[in-house]
Amino acid sequence: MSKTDHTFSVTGMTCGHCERAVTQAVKKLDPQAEINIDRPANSVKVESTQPREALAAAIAAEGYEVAV
Ligand SMILES: [Cu+2]
Repeated sequence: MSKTDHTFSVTGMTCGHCERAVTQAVKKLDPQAEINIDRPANSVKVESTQPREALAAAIAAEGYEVAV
């Protein structure tokens, strides 16, 4: 399966711990995923083989608000 780029607007990330929580949630779903977080911009970019909805759900499950 090929990777697809997804950009999510995620609110509620306030520190490096939040970035790690989001990163780990995505990696749990897809260990091969590439994640780039721009916290001041509330932007989370994910390159993954997983469907967009599953990635969004994994981030939301950590307690952050995800605009899909
Ligand atoms: Cu935090």
